Amino acid sequence: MSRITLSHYLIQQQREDRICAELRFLVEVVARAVKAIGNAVGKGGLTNSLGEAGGENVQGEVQKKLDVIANDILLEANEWGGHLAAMASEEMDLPHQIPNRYPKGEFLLLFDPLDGSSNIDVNISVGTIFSVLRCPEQASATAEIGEEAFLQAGSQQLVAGYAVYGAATQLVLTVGNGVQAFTVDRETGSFVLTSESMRVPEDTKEYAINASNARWWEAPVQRYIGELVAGKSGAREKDFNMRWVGSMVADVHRILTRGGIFMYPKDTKDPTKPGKLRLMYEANPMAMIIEQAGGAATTGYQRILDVQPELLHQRVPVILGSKNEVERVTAYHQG
Ligand code: FDP
Repeated sequence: MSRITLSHYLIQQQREDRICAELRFLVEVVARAVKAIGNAVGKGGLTNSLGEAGGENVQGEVQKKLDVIANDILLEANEWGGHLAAMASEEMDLPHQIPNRYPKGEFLLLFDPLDGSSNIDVNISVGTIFSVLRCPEQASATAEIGEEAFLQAGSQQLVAGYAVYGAATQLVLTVGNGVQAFTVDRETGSFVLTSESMRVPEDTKEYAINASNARWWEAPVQRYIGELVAGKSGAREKDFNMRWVGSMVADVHRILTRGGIFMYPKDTKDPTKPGKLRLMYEANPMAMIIEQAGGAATTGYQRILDVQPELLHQRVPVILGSKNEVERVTAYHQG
């Protein structure tokens, strides 16, 4: 059987004019970085990298040592290649500037270096999520790239992807031409294409939500989840099953593979936070991947990819996955 590696796939995409040489290089560099992060995660307790690093990130959350390591790996891998104008990360308050000693490129890279980090210490799958935007021309002419350059709707993303560090390390990628998954072959170290043109089934019997927040959900979500829980005896006349890993990457990966609906909806738990997940480097890349695979992604009120960002680290409600279920719960929000 002939195996298609990530490099082979990207060269094909370049030949078909779906990506330029710089974007191909960018994805290759991110792929190398996620392999290094996967190796660090895979060492588990063998190195002294589990536990807390002693700081807090911009969201006021405790940083785990591996969060910091993963962030550094992505920054170092990407800053010298000449393909980026700047980077932004969940772990950094402000955009990371490309050092003067390196050339600057025309793209912006955003990432959540280690998503699901509360799962690191217990050996449950975590991941990396990333998104690529074009740097607006007026911004690239200035010495410092500010937050405003990044504030583009998700529909402007050129590339979106995530890596999941589970039993295998996989990279799931879209360059706007469907969704492909690559798996690290531990013998050769290469990412090999293992799922082509992935599709999220339109219907599902599986849902994922942190039900401990139920008392703070808005009425449309209460109604929708109430119906799923009622199963055959309720309005849906069908039983549903629940799965919640608690790592967005792992939950979304399951949904991409076999269908389902993932929800981190708006709630009233903390009125200053309209949702838990971050728009720019969690919701947007996942929404692009899910849409490219035939699924849907909304905030309940609008398509995630249409949300005009106001802040680099802004939070947003997320409802994504099997199209018919996402459309149903979104319709419940309309009235
Ligand atoms: P974590 O805080 O562990 O990094 O991105 C945040 C995230 O994980 C998601 O991966 C996950 O879906 C969600 O938060 C889990 O949050 P709860 O613990 O509030 O359920």
